[in-house]
Amino acid sequence: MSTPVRVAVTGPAGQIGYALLFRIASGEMLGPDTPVVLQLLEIPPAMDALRGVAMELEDGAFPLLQDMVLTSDAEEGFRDANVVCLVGAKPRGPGQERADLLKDNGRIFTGQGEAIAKAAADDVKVAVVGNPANTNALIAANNADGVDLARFTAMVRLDENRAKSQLAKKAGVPVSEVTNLAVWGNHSPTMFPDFENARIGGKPLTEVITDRDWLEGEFLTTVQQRGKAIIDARGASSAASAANALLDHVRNWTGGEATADGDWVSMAVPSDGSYGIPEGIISGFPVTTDGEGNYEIVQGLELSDYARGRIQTSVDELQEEKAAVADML
Ligand code: NAX
Repeated sequence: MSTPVRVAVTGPAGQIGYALLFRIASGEMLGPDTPVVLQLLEIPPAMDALRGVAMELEDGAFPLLQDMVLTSDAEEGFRDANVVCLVGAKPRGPGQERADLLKDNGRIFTGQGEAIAKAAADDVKVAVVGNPANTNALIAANNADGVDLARFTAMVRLDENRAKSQLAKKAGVPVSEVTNLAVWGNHSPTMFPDFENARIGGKPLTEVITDRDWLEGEFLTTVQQRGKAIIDARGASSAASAANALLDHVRNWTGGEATADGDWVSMAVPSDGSYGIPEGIISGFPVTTDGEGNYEIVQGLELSDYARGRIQTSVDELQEEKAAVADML
């Protein structure tokens, strides 16, 4: 067996943590031949709950799970970590303004960015799930002196997966037939799942689903409002599907599963100015990955005026979020 990969997870005693850790331990993130050490960082009041989760992980007798670290100290949690999943965040309180939520979470991600810079492995790769995910990733990146900005990403894969399922249902095909579906912009209701460049069974999606009103109307609304619909139905926010999307995100990036030839996936990554999206924000883009720690933004896609307008709205929102946390960058 190879050397274990150290995976740090924040918020491991939360809902997503509970749906995520067992699947990492079973090899679904980094492959069936890669042993893992789980480094679990919680806040002190949640340490008892975390100990319970750790007991259950032991009781899973996972052959790949070599060790666990349970801590509320960020540097200990990130020590030598190769993969860092920043899931833990403060939920929006009743009546709390979005700007205050940005600030409260910003403080968490400032400290965690610093601790990653101090303690994590040289090859560290960071995936942020805790909301507002793109801006939290930006804050962590800006406070991690000496760590390449490109190592900080945020998750928009759940939006991609949600979009693919809706499109597959509409076309009456298995979800695996829907490819090349990129989510642009912010992980928020402004994000844009680009159905114009997507494909179904290898054909342009818009030749298979010709109902443009549905694409621009019900489809977009369903994907953009899916998080809320799940809260309304379940009484709790998406957890297992979010964990599943995070496994997809990391597996494609560094878990050995490159994107298929001609296909791409969605990751929120620091913009390099591609498609006119300004540098200095972390935005959803179509990317190809090699499964070994590298990704590239797909170049040369045509974006219609409609798509550009949608993407701009989301980029404007990212710029506003950035302005609200300017003192933390
Ligand atoms: P929970 O409230 O169930 O769990 C959060 C956990 O994080 C708690 O155990 C809490 O103690 C811990 N925590 C809080 N501050 C921490 C800190 N400073 N260090 C370490 N741990 C800390 O939330 P859950 O449902 O698991 O969701 C976690 C985050 O994911 C939320 O911010 C949520 O909004 C976000 N989501 C992001 C999604 C995405 O696609 N990017 C989708 C799902 C989810 O809504």
